[in-house]
Amino acid sequence: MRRTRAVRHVIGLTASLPTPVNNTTSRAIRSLGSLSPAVSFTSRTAAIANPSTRSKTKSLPLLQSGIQVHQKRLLRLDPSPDKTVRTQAGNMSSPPYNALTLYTAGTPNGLKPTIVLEELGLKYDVRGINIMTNEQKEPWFLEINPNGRIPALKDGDLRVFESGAIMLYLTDMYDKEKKFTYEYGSGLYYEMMSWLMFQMGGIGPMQGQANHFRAMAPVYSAYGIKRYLDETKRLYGVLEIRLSKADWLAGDKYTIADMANYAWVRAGPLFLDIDMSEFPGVDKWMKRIEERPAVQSARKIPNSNRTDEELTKMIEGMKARVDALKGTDKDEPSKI
Ligand SMILES: N[C@@H](CCC(=O)N[C@@H](CS)C(=O)NCC(=O)O)C(=O)O
Repeated sequence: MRRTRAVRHVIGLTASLPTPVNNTTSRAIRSLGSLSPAVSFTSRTAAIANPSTRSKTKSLPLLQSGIQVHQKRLLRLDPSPDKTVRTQAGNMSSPPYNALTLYTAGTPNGLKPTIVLEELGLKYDVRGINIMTNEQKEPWFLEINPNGRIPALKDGDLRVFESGAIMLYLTDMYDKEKKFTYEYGSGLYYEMMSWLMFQMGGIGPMQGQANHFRAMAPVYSAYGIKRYLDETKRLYGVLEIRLSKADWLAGDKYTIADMANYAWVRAGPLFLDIDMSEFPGVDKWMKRIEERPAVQSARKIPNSNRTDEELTKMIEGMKARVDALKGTDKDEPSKI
């Protein structure tokens, strides 16, 4: 059985333990173990949104960073990733290309586009990225995301980076029925966009820093912990104002704005010991999202067999390590 370093979505900046790969969902994909034990590809077999364009794609082997995979490819007309491409049938075409590969890891930002893909029932390949070994900084990955962070998406030769942009791309291109978004240009579209950007510019960066100081820092910084925990809780309070009187963030529908915020909020109690009874509306909303089968599937991607109990234990261990720095020469406030 292959082994991998498992990363889970709630970790924020991730941690790893050797975990057996769940082979049942893998297809035609092999990592060359010596390069990265965390690499895994998963092919999702749900229906494609637009089967009519699918016949224009063709499976070809792709050698990428030492990993040979079978992936749908389109003949490129121009090396620039944002240009229209010529399909194998010879027609000019614009996205979507129905040839999706998600590059991700088990972190809150990694979970966000995975939920959209699962909710839409799209067919896509998953390339697990081992952020513990800085695979996201390798030149081949920087071609896809110059920022060197997960997640990133390719659709044929088109690349999209930044989790919010990926969520918008997926709904713009593949959610024709507007199940998880609103009509472009409508008032509700911008309401949804506002809550999405609230997550991208607020909860994500602030809670990410709180996680860092609380569980990953090489020093104990009471100031850093308090500053970012207070700000995270303030932002949860903003969510609470809305969710104490509405089921969803934008309008009366579950949208990508809910998915994005959920991916971070679910990590709050575990990493930061946030007591969700202080935010009852947010808590109910979180549980409502948690029950969705697509969300449960998304949480298992990329593959990890670690139980929730094991995960909790691991994070408690990380926090205990930081706590143990209190009163030592790594206790930052004592030096201020
Ligand atoms: N604003 C970016 C943030 C991406 C991000 O910070 N990803 C983290 C994992 S949650 C990462 O790749 N960390 C590894 C690193 O910083 O090199 C997005 O939303 O996509």
